[in-house]
Amino acid sequence: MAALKGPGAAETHDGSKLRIGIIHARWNTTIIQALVEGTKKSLKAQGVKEENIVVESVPGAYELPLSVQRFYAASQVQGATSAVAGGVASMASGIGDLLGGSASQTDLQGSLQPKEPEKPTGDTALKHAFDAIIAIGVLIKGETMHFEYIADAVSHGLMRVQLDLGIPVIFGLLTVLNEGQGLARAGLQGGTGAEAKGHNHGEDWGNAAVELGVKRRAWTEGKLAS
Ligand code: DLZ
Repeated sequence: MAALKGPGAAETHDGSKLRIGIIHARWNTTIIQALVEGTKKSLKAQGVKEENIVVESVPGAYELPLSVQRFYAASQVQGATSAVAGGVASMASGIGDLLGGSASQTDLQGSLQPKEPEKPTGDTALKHAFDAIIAIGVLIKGETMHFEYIADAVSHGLMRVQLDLGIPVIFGLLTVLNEGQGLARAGLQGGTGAEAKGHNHGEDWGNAAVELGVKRRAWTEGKLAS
């Protein structure tokens, strides 16, 4: 029987044009690493290219909201810088065509000659602002009230950042009562090898990022599903 609980079957989308940021805490590293791997696995299964997945880490979950906000801002700066650089390069090449590409400076025919294909730079990574950011952290309840305060602050912070930025911020924060619950939700129940069991929630987060990244783009262009 199909499980009643859970996200249901993932929709499939073409993630090949998406640029995705992953920002994860380092507390509870074993669980975090498995979640990050699960996330990347499903991103790639939906067509997101390795070079378009940018991963950054921060000390703990409490740092996630601000880091997501600044991480996104950095990707915007990078996108704008690369657009300006691309524009200047193409303008320079146009001027070069006009001045040096023709037999004389009064003969503009040279600018109409077929150009040699540009040499690939080797850097095929997309440079536009992130289409979605996945924030990953693992909070394990201890003996004090730390867990409650951090869980509450981070949950609210991530929602606020998501709405302020207007981009999908995927909630990859596990709030578990013990290590066992965390391991199970990272697909590491019973070990880290082939014997490991449990559903890796990172896979759901990767799917959510691609779905929301693609849909947000379509909505931005005024496209609705039907
Ligand atoms: C302090 C703390 C505690 C007790 N537990 C966790 C945790 O389970 N998971 C996690 O990601 N971070 C924890 N932290 C660290 C805080 O998130 C934060 O990094 C520090 O309080 C510094 O701001």
